[in-house]
Amino acid sequence: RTLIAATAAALAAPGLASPGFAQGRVTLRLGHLANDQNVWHRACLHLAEQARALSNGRIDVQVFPNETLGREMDVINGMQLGTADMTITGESLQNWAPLASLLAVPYAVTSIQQMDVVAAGPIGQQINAEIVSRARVRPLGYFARGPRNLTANRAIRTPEELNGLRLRVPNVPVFVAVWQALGARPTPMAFGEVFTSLQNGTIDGQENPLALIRGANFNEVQRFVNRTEHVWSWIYVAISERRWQGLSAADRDIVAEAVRRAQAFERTLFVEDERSLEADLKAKGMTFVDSDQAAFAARARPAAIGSVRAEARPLLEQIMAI
Ligand code: 2Q2
Repeated sequence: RTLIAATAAALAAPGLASPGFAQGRVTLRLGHLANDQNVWHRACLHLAEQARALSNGRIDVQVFPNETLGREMDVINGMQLGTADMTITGESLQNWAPLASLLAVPYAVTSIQQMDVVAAGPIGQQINAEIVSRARVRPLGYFARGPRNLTANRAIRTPEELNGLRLRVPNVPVFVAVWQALGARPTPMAFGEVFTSLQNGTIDGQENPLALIRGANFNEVQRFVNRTEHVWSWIYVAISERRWQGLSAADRDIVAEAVRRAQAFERTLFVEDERSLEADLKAKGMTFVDSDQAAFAARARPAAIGSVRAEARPLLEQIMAI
């Protein structure tokens, strides 16, 4: 390392070739699934601005919305292999790190205050540590998410009314287990394929926070928002662990600080956005249904607890006690 550092310093002498390396330019490609109006995207642009300012233009975070850098699972794989650098991700990480399943447990967290207690406190630290060691992805901060709601072309008030609904879920094993137990037919699928699949009738419904429902125009192919509010969770802003380890200590500090600022920025936008989402979706023709959340919780919780790996249960109990 010392030798490499010495070589880099020599190359940095003015007049030498290879300016990209010599000036220590860092390009970080950040891909995510939300559209360019989404508050996560706007917060990522803020992150890029902050990183640029703090590094005098040396650190260039390039943000790719709408899965243009790849689907969520592909970007995570890319980060492990070194072909992508950053993303916004959460419970999908349970495919590598079992503790990430704790972001997907229905009716465990039920408010943004509880979300912060879990995500920013000792429980969150344990989840983060496992994500770093097993998924080789490093959470640097997190954004808020609204509760997940079930959309369909019919009102669904109780689990009985699911009645075999063909439901798209993300690639999250807990979601598959829970919706099966509730009486739906869940199919894992990437976010970017959902609109077309709803349109051509391959699936009947999907579940997501209102911001993603609006951003992906699901109102054009779904008439009802069934207010199940089944999962309240945060979502990580994460960097490839191998990329992180390759950054200088000074650059790590800059990137970490830019993420901290983006996290605060996102919270302000998120709170504002949440106020208008329901009215926006109603204006676009969606009908909101007050689903029986107690009935959903009664069936969903035991299924989720059953599907969470044994090693994650002690933390799950702590979350449920908050
Ligand atoms: O429906 C989606 O694809 C998103 O809301 C996902 O739930 C979310 O991206 C998780 O997969 C996070 O890992």
